[in-house]
Amino acid sequence: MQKEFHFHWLTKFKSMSLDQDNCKVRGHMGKTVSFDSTGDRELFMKDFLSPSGIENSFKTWKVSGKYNTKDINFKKHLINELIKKEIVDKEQLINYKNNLENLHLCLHDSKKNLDDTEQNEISISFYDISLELKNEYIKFITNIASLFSEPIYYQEVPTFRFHFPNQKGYDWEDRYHTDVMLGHPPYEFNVWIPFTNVYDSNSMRITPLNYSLNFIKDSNYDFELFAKNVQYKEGVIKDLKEKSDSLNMSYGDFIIFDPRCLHCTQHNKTDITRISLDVRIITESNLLKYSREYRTTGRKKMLFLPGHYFSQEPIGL
Ligand SMILES: O=C(O)CCC(=O)C(=O)O
Ligand SMILES: [Fe+2]
Repeated sequence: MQKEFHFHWLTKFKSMSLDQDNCKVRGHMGKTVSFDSTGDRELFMKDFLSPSGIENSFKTWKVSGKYNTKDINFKKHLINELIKKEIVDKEQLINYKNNLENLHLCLHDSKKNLDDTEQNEISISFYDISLELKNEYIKFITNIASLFSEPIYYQEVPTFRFHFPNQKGYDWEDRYHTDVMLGHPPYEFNVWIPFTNVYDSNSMRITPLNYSLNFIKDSNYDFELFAKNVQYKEGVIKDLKEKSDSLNMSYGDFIIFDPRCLHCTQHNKTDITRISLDVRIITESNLLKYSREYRTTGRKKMLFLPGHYFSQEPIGL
């Protein structure tokens, strides 16, 4: 009896940490979208290969824009939020001229460690934000909505990311991914907004849509295989780096990009903190295009619908 128990425990432990080729499970391996049936996979592929909504509306896979930082003062509200959450104190930040690029100098190293979702405890604490910061976010989304000719729904809980110089825990190859391989609908749009100057390794890398689609095709549209190649296949890793670029942007800039574009966080080897926000939006008409049900692949299995992952109410027009 006891022997059997040991055996099960060992196989479970092994399968959690190594794949069938004895490779350590890293990056997005083991976390990609799965399908209920071959029919479900076919419906997914129909959506995945449908024409790009962003290219249809804007004639490009990546739209760059600016917003007025006096009207939408993310910086002020981020500082207030950091103080309110007792992550830093007011005087500490004043000593560093309230420059968020120096935030790492105000924090104990333990707060900067990454977990295996590539987040640290500060990013996680920002899943819960004050009404004041949420208001700035809604003002920003209202601005974005004005670019579309129909109402949009937005990610209800936005993702704020804090990436500090040389933070511990980054023990994987750059995790190139499209959010679609993590369960997101191919009909949403990604919006990315930096609050510090971003360049080189403190920024996100992004791959143009045509190259991204080719990389995914080369993995036979098998996202588990793609996630593994990204971690273990040197040729793929090198090619991805060559075909992608680090975003070079400043506070007040934003981009909107096709959700199938491959992108990744990098190990921040610069000497400044990066803070950014990434959110997903979806137009009213794109919500009606789903051929299947889309859910987050994590524990919550949240539906990509209004009142679930997206806002209950639309914004715009
Ligand atoms: O900001 C990053 O480093 C990654 C963001 C991301 O994965 C996304 O916007 O989907
Ligand atoms: Fe992403």
